[in-house]
Amino acid sequence: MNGPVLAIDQGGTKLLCALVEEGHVLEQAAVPTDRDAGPEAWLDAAAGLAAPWQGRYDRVGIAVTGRVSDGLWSALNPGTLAIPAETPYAAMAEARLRRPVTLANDAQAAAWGEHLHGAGAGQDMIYLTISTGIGGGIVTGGRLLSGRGGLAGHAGQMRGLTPEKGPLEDRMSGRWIARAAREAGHDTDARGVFSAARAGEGWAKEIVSTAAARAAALCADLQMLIDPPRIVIGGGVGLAPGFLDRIRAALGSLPAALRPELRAAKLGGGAGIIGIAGLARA
Ligand code: ADP
Ligand code: BMX
Repeated sequence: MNGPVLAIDQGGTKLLCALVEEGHVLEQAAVPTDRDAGPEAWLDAAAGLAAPWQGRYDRVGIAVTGRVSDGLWSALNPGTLAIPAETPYAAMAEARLRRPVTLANDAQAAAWGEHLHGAGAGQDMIYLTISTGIGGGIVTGGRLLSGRGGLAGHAGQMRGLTPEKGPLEDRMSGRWIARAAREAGHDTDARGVFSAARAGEGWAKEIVSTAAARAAALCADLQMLIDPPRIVIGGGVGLAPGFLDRIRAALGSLPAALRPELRAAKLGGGAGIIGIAGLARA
């Protein structure tokens, strides 16, 4: 059967559920992630959103923030979402939804979605989500990399030459932007910081510029690593108005041969659900 897949994208900020068929979203619904609730509650929330679609799908794809290996889900950065180590989420979801489940990391799934149906245009690529955290996925030789234990693409967990400062995502993600705003005396989220920056607030413009400069440095390093035809940028922050152009501007001084070709995720926030649906059908 090549009918619809129930596709679920569990991120650190939002849960998105959809019926996806052949790269098209037929139905979708989303709720904010209840960050302290835990895997059972997150699965209940997904089942609740999917309840109206009973009988319309024969398999399930679940894209999650965190490391996935052999059906087990763990947090790499509990600050992004606190998942208990080696949560048997694939088995839990199969028991709850009574369908075969494919479980994968959210950014790896989004990379596959953009490769198949988005800005990746069927070519090799790196996908970088700038969202609650910073995630990534790598398609090379036409295959999605997952690695020895599901770590492939986890750019936000790299530490560069300053490991004592923690993972890169703690210095440039949506959560970092909100923390920087609080430290500047403004209690708001990344969306609020971008809004303040558009309104000309200096403190906000500084935070956005710093995040863009750090994202550009990460993209330049990723280019050096595997020299992909393009780096596709997604995520709530990555797709925020003007942010991609800020990253491009920060890369402008690089020689053309070293400068990443950046594209916005054509599937937008739907890259993860479309990608996991493709993986569930693979
Ligand atoms: P998730 O991390 O759950 O996958 P998103 O990709 O939407 O969800 O990323 C959430 C992060 O993006 C949050 O920090 C949120 O404040 C930020 N964000 C979402 N939309 C915007 C926007 N339009 N402008 C700036 N930041 C945004
Ligand atoms: C973190 C890590 C990645 C994830 C990335 C983006 C956790 C819980 N998640 O680096 O697996 O892909 O965040 O996650 O360790 P998102 O919620 O921002 O999409």
